[in-house]
This record gives sequence, C-alpha cells and structure tokens, in this order.
Amino acid sequence: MCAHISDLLREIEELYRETPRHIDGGILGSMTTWPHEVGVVAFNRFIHVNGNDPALFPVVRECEEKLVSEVGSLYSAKYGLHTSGGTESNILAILAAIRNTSSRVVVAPSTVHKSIDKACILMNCKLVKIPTHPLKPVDKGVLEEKVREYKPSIIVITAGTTETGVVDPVEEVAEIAEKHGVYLHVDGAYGGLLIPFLRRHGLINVDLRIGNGVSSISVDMHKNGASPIPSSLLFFQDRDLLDNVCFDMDYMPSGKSCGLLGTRPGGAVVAAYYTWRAIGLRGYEENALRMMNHAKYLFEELSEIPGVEVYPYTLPIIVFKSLKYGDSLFNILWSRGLYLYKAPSLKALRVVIMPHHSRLHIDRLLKTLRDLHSG
Ligand code: 0PR
Repeated sequence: MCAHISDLLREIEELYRETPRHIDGGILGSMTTWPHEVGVVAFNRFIHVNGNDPALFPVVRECEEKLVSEVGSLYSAKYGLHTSGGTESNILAILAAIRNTSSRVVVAPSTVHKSIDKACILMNCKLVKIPTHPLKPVDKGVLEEKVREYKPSIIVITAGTTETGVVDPVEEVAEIAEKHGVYLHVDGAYGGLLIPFLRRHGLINVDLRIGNGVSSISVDMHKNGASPIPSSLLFFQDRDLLDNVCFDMDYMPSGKSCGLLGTRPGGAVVAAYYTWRAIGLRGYEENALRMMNHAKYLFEELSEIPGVEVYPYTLPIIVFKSLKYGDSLFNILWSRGLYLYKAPSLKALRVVIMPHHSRLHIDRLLKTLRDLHSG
C-alpha cells in the first residue's frame, strides 16, 4: 500500500525542521553555506536535466563554458570543466597528470585534503607525503628534495588547507615544478574564491594563476561560491589536459563524457552560473572582506578568554583549543547546537567563517565559550 502524498509531504517538512540550517547560525565548522536564492531557482528549474548530455540539454554546456571563461578569468584560465566537488576535481587533476605517463608517484604536503589519499588508492599511485606542520605552508626546499628523489608525475599543494586554511607557496612551488617538468595541481577548493579578492586588498600575497608551472587549479563553487551542492570547477593549462579527463562514449549524442560521473545534476551547473552572476565580482569581494573581518574579531575575542588557546590564521578559519575542556568541548558545543568541526592534527576545534555568517552568530559562540570558561 502506498502512502498518501500529503502524509509524505508532512513528514518531509518535519525532517526539514529538525535539520540544521546555515542561516540559523549554528553551523560554524562546515565548509558549506546557504545557497544563493537565484541558484536554488535555477537548480529546481533544471532538476530534470542530465549534465552528462549536453547534446539534448545545450543549456548545460553553455553554462559550463561561461563559468569556465568567467570564473577562469580570475586565474587566467581558459580550459576547464564543472565537477561534483573538490574530491572529483582532485581525482581528475591526478588523472590528467598520469594518464599518459608511466610514473604513478604523487608528492604532496601532509596537509593536503584526504581526497588526495582517496585518489591515490583509486588510481594505484604512490603518495609521498612531506611532513608539514598544520599551521605552516610546505617547505619548498624539502619539496624540491622529494621531487629530485621520487621524480613524481604530479605535485599537489593547497591554497587554503582544510584544517587551518594555510596557503602553500604557489609561485615558489610552481617554479620548482617548471624546473623539473612536473605537473602541479593547486587545490583551491576552499581558498580559490577568496584569495584573488583578498590579494587586491593586500590581505594575502599569493598569485593564484594557471601557467608558469601551474597545470591545474580547482575551485569549489559550493563552498565560498555559495552555489547549491554539488559544484566545483577544475581549470587546466591547456586543452590536452582537459582531454585527458574525457572518455569516448559513442552511444551518447555528444560522443564523449568528461569527468568521473555519468548521469549528473545538470541543474547544479546552471545554478552555479546564475549564482556567480547574482553575486558578481563585487559581491564575492565584499564576502571575502566581511569574512576576514569576522575572523579577526573572533580571533581577538578568543584570545581574551582565559583557558582558550587560539592559533594564527591566514584565511577565515579560526582554530582554537580549550585547556579546561580539551577534546570534550566538541561534544559540549554540539549538544548546544554549535556545530564546530575538529582540527585533529592540533587536537583543536575549527570555525570556518562562511558567507552566511553574521556577527550575531559569532557572538553566540563567544558568549557560550566565555560562560564555559568563567570561574
Ligand atoms: N580540498 C579541500 C582543501 C577541502 O577542504 C575539501 C573539502 C575538498 C578538497 C573536497 O571537497 P568536496 O567535499 O567538495 O569533495 N573540505 C570540507 C571539510 O573538510 C568538506 C566538508 C564540507 C565536510 C562540509 C563537512 C561539511 O559539512 O570541511
């Protein structure tokens, strides 16, 4: 017997009400945000569209081309594709680097995202990790030694690490990559839509750009881009690298399929493009500056709380630990609806300031922490 639609809709509404929402301010550690309303409309409107079938649904190809061209101009990139997220982008970057080579060695600092480990397991690559302190960028001298020793087919570094938001020295590593003829992928899943804007204001000194040693850059639209999930962009230096992540599929009207997924949400591509247009360059710049201001405020206020140790930051990720509560602070905060995440290598907690956060959300966290540490 099938259930009444009205009962199911009621049940869905109940589940929705029980589910945390970014705009309520408690989600303080997740690298996701409340999607832009224009993106939500676009997503719903194109909910029926398979993003893997651009012949039947040219809107997907058009939006993908415009995204690659317009977002790509931030990084001087002309070639690229839309993917389902930072994980798929990282897997594809490694695939692009190794597809026509016999070497299966990846060199990366230990601070890279776990999707690099995942990619290496999937593609049977040897992952050489350079021990790197979570609060420091990779040491370029050690990196060059590893490149000499292992002759990798790809180096992966991060522009905004997952745990602490540290930015590896892109230009210096690019020089090393160029000198040794090695592919360099920069994982900008988190930092990609912050760094170009913060650089204009002298808040960071990193030139995130394709070419001169940088072969690919990934940037997640569903993180600081404020697009509905799933949405990431992977930019390549040339068309040949893009071809390396495409596969013949002669039964499809388009004859080929690029990326890991088969059938995929075309609505996400249209949504990413219209979110990008709705927020605009000025909007992304304002977001980045506002988020840095919130981070500064949170950092300064946490520094004043006795029993709290807060670490220096580069991008709007604030990591701190409680000397009074240690690891148990995580559960205490979650039980009060304050969803911070762990920074395991520092045995600390992580707040990721995202576009939806206001001063009010941060003040609620600060008040709770002050109360917990008083007396
Ligand atoms: N590269 C970096 C630097 C990342 O931080 C992440 C995700 C990825 C790649 C992978 O991206 P996808 O998750 O899009 O495949 N980092 C987020 C994090 O660890 C993932 C996340 C996001 C986890 C939201 C939980 C959550 O609620 O925070």
